[in-house]
Order: sequence, then C-alpha cells, then structure tokens
Amino acid sequence: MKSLLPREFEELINDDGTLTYFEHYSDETIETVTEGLVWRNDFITMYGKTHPLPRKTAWHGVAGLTHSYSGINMVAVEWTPILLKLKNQLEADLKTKFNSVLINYYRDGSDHMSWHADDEKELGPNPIIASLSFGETRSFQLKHKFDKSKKIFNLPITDGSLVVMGGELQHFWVHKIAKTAKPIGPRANLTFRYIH
Ligand SMILES: O=C(O)CCC(=O)C(=O)O
Repeated sequence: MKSLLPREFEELINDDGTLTYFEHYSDETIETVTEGLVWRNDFITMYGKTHPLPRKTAWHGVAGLTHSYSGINMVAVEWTPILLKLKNQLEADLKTKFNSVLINYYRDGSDHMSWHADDEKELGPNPIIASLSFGETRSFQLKHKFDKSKKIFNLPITDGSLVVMGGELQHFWVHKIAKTAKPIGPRANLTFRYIH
C-alpha cells in the first residue's frame, strides 16, 4: 500500500469545499483498469433532443446497487479485481468507504463532460469523491456557482493521478472535462463514490 506523504498532495481549493490533488498516486495503466468492464450504452436528453453520451461509461461496485444521474438509471455490476484493489487502497488512504465506481472513458478529444455537480441526493450532503485518472492528460475545470469574481480553475490531470473532492464542493462548484481539438489518445476516469 502506498503511503501518502504530505509532500505528495496539494490542496488546490479550500474555499466552499475542498479539492486535493495527488500526482502519481497509482501505477496501474489505462489497459489494466479497464479490463473486464461492462460498458453501457446511455443516452442523454438535452433541450428536448436525445443524444448518445459523449463518452463511454461503466458502473461497478456492490452488485445491484442503483444510482441515477441526468435521467440515466444504473444498476452496478460486481467489482472487477482491479477496481476492488483500487477501492481498498483508496479507503485505507482516505479513511472513508466507497461502494461503487463510475468509469468515464474519453475515446479522444471530442469526448467530454459538461458542467455539472455531483449533487444527487443518494450521494449524501457532502460526499467525498475520489477520482482516479489514467491515460491522456485532460483539463479538469471548476467554476464557482455563485461568486463570479472567482476565476475558472484549470487542473491538467495526469496519468495515475488522484483528485479528491470533499466538503461542500458540490454545493458551490461545478466541474467539467472540456473538449479539445488536439489529436489525443484515450483517458479513463474512475470516480469512487458511496451511495446511501
Ligand atoms: O473525467 C473526469 O475527471 C470528471 C468525471 C466527473 O466529472 C464525474 O464523474 O462526475
């Protein structure tokens, strides 16, 4: 188990919630963490039009656990061995519990995720969300919902890094993964969550 020395993490936001970044947290690869995943085929409805999600997704965890967001209802498929190993490592390091993980797979620069907060009721009022990334570096942006004097925060998340969102972050900030025109490879993002 890798121990997290203070010099290994940076607290990037500590204002209306917390955002912590751990570079080089995991030595796994995009290939190993996506092995055996059960990919979904979800659609999203926006302004009355239905589109396929602009990324691939999978939902694993305690088998049968349900979670809904943006009108998408998911039933968890059992942990794969590698996801279970990562969950156990995160639980030990962050001293919290996770019972599921949402995997977002960005095939190229046109795959993206729009502004949103992880504020579904079943995550509880102030969820701790551990977000592990593998593969291509993508820019994770955060915008304060109410205080327009705060600049958009831009964090390039590198392969093997961990972002932890906590405190009241989901009440005050929205986040996204922007599109890019650069010719880039895939990126897998794993957000470990506790569904109540
Ligand atoms: O891909 C990412 O880093 C962001 C994922 C995300 O925003 C989410 O799962 O809610």
